[in-house]
Amino acid sequence: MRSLRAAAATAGLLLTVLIPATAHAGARAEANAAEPENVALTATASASYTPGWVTADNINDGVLPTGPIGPNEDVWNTWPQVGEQWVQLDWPTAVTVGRSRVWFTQDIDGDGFGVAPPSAWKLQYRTAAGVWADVEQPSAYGTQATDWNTVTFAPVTTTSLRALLTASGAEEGKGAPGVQEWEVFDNGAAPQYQVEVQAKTQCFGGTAFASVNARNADDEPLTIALSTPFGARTATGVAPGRSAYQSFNARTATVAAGSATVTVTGPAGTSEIKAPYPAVTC
Ligand SMILES: [Ca+2]
Ligand SMILES: [Ca+2]
Repeated sequence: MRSLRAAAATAGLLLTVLIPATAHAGARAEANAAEPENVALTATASASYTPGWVTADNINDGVLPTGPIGPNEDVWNTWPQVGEQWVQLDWPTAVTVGRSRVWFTQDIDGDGFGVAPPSAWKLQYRTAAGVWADVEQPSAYGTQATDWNTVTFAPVTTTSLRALLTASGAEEGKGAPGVQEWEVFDNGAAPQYQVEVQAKTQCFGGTAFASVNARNADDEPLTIALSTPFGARTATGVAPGRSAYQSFNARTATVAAGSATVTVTGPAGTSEIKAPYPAVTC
């Protein structure tokens, strides 16, 4: 067994994360800048099928739907085609997104002819390997034509998203799917704080500890939460120049390399920093 001093010396790691300071007067502007954006507006839309009187780019033209039927200049559908259909958004550079919403169309006549919300649908993203994969942990896929159907999912970084739509009708001309507008949101820019983070592993009497120190180098009080697989601690109102510190007992002699998560909350919102620590065997 190595001595405490030797183990601490070899296992210690200093990681300093300096994030550009947020100006005091700019806090409100920073909070606004962090609002999620509808990145669908910067994408190119395409679709499995588009009849001549509407266009695929009406899917993301930014026109806010107001009811179950929109003008042809603002909507898209596959009439008279039914079956499996899709709409797709492609970005020139990757986006990171975790929330989307779609407003469908309901325009069926007395004989059942027309456009209707799909009976089912789901979101897929193009992976780094270039294949389509379902988004993970999706919330419910609603099918309203009188309001937004919002879906949240585990964030993905991708250049393409598509919505697979299953037509509600089985007969040509009856129940083709239609979309009035499709919005896709990024997570907003993270607010910026100046915080110095240090994570390390140490041995005390044959037991491993992971310790995390986060110093507030900003000019206003911050709430700093320290989290590791061995425990978590939140310090509120950490004054400028002061630190949040905790040594977490791993209750075992060996700890694998990992990372602590430091979550910083201030006037501009919440930001997260990962601080890696090395493996240690006591
Ligand atoms: Ca349009
Ligand atoms: Ca539209």
